[in-house]
Amino acid sequence: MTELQIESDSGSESDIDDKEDTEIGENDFDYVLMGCGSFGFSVLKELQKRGKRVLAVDSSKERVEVLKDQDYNAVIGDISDEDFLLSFDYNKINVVFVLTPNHELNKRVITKIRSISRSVFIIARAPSSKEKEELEFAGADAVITPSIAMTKMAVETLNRLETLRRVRNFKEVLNSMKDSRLAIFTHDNPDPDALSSAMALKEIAKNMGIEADIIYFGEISHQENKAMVNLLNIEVIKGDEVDLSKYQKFALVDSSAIGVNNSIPKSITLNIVIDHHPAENVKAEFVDIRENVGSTATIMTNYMVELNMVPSRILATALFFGIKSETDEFKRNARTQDFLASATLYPYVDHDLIEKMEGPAISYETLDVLGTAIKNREVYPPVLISFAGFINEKDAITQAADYLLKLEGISTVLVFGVVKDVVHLSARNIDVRINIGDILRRAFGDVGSAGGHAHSAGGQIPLGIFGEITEKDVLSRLIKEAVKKRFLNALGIEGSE
Ligand SMILES: [Mn+2]
Repeated sequence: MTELQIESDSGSESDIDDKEDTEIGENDFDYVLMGCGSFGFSVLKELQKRGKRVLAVDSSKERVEVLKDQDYNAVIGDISDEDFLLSFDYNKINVVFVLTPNHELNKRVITKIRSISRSVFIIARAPSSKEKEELEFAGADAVITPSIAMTKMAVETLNRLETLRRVRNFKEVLNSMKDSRLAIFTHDNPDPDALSSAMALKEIAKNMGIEADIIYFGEISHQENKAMVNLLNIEVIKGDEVDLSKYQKFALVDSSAIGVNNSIPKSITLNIVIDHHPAENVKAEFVDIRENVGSTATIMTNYMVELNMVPSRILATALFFGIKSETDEFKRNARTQDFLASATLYPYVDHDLIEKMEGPAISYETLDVLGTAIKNREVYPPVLISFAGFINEKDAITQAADYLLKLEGISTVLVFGVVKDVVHLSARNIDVRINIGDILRRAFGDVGSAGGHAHSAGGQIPLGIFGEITEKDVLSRLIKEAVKKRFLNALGIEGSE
């Protein structure tokens, strides 16, 4: 065994004799696989398929011949013979697989190889987890138990079957809708998860020849949701403006039942319900509620995959945005399935659109409020206070507060403005010594409602407490002085007049 000759080409049948069959190539193999029975062979096959350079060792002459016939590198060898084990140069081998079904033999082989080389990586086979430790003790770096692997595979197959059954049911229910018009409801004030899920269901239905519309109650008012509908050109119908008797079938996404965060009429009977919020006793022909995913868009992406549907750029962008926003950039309740679905969608996503939806254009009103807040600022370093006046969008106050916090030397900001007959307050803080939520509560808790967290807080004061004044200038001055005084007092700062 000292004569080491590279044996990579099995040559023709007649070339093979016992001597050649027992020669071990030098420098030539990254992996040596000892014990090439049915288990060892499946590992060998997999490694070869992945382009690994593997040498198979087996004591059976017939088996080695069969392997060589199939273009595998194989030698006959008795691994119970210490001299044979010594004939390898373990410095040049990455991994030795010890995979015979004989546990005692595997243990002896591992012990011997480990005594020759401390560094070579050894992967061994154990009949069950009981023997695993023994092999690790003998020096194996990793131990595989085929029975456990089989169990895992069986469970995976079962999961796979469940998915297949679910998809089949889904298709059956959709097929039964062929001559109907389908209404796809979302919850009220639909968010990106609800909207994108409805879009996906509409697309799947369309693919099966079913006409469908997306219907919602409430408002799409948040600028991010509004931007999504506009930028992706999503066709959505307001529930109050449609004759529901036009529809024969009804689906609900991102909510599980009528009345749960939605204003769908009680008279409707749902045919399809797909959601990720925990729910019990959900009734419909087809129900898919998965609590182990972070978004309904993830479930819908899975259906697209199972149905071999490639999402359009717009749909992929919507679903990706749905998952991303529902999981708050994968920070909130994001699960493996959500990452996998996102990865599936990623190549089709229009990232420019995502960016636009995340940072939608500022409305003129917001810009005006921002302008007023900048102009009216009063600075008591490091505190900034600003009255934004009488405005329509209370969201603009929050945005002004966020913006003013960027000012050099400023760590605490309060912006307030009057919307209808309420003074809205929005505060931001990056000073670690201050809990702005507590400050607002202390300053305004007795005249209105206020509170929040250490970094951001808000509050509302009804205008009524300022009496019957209708003159805007006078009212403005009153509000400004009162709010400023209370806020600075709570902060322990002397306000200058
Ligand atoms: Mn959702």
